[in-house]
Amino acid sequence: MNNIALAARPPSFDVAALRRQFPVLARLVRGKPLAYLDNGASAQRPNAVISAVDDYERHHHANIHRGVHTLSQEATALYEAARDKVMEFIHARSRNEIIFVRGTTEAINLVAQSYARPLLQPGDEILITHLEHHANIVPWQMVCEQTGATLVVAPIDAHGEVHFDAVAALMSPRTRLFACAHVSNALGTVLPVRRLIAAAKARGIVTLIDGAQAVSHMDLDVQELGCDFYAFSSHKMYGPTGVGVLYGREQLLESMPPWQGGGEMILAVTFAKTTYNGLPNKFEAGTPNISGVIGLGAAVDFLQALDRDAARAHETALLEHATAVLRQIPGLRIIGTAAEKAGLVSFVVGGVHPHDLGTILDEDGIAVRTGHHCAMPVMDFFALPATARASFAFYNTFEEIDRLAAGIERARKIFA
Ligand code: 7TS
Repeated sequence: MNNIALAARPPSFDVAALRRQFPVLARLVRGKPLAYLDNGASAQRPNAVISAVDDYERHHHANIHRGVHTLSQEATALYEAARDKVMEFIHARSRNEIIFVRGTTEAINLVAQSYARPLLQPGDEILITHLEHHANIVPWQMVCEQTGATLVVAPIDAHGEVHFDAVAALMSPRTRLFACAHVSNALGTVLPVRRLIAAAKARGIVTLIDGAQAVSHMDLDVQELGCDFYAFSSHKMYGPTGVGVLYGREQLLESMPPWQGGGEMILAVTFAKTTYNGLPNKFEAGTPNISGVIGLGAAVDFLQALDRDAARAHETALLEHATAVLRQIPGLRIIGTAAEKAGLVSFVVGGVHPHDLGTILDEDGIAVRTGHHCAMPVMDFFALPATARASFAFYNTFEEIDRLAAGIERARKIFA
């Protein structure tokens, strides 16, 4: 560890103790200790989450909201308790504002189809930015195709930064919705969402924030942010896969038609007419991912019990250390050099294809993601086919980053 890391390291944060709560971090990969630096794709689960899911599966499983029997009532109570936990976690006003979905992707599709589609007229505009994940591009393209609306894309600069003025200049009288990432998954850029939301609000534009890469790194207060919708995935915040959250302002959710029809979301059905259930059930058709939601509730408890300021300081120190160490590697170029970044560093190494780099790092037990990161327009902007990306969690160590740097050096020598 070098002096940069020593200076920045918060003394109170016991990474070793924390790591012991994540069983997978103890395993070997190809005979080497796992260095898991792919948290942006999916974070690992602590014992608390694994146990909550296990306990549910062993003792409480039944379908929810439909049984008078004990197991169904227990399962319902656990599922609905998770909704309350999420509500508190993101500081929503009401539990009716928490819709459980499959993940960020489904949350955005829900808003595109249930909020935007009935509203959009030919010539209306949806505004996004150039650094979005495909999940925050394609659903809007689809709804534009369905309605004749136009997708408008705000630019990024050579640092991968989104400038407030450039986005605000594109907010027009025809803009019906503005959607952007809170944190870019390809570049790590933190977007000026608070100001952007305020600007949109002042113009009567509805806002959706894709928080997939933000929830694990920052405290979230949706009321303070002032956004209309906020989407995130459980598996990127130490919970199970296959579940996520759409937060929506209650008044807006109330005004929206259901997205999918089926069980759970109805009050009464006849062949002549169906009346819909109230929030939040209106948007949760069918049997949901019950164990996943309960696991997400446990992940929220886990995060709430953590010293999150210390965790954040540690993550910031990891990012600074990684940036400093990687910069010293000849031929390595960091992609995404915004002034404010969170959680990850994307890079390319001259003479080594990112895919080969990822394969060589895997031989050292180091997991990074390589590819276009489901953000092909970002790759096009930088005229790259792919990058390698190391993304951090509070359980990562400075030593793991030093191993990453050594692995990259090894790859350079192999391909020299
Ligand atoms: N938005 C952002 C900013 C993301 O990073 C991701 C997933 C999604 C949306 C979609 O989330 P999902 O849970 O519905 O799949 N990002 C990544 C990634 O960076 N590597 O793998 C998945």
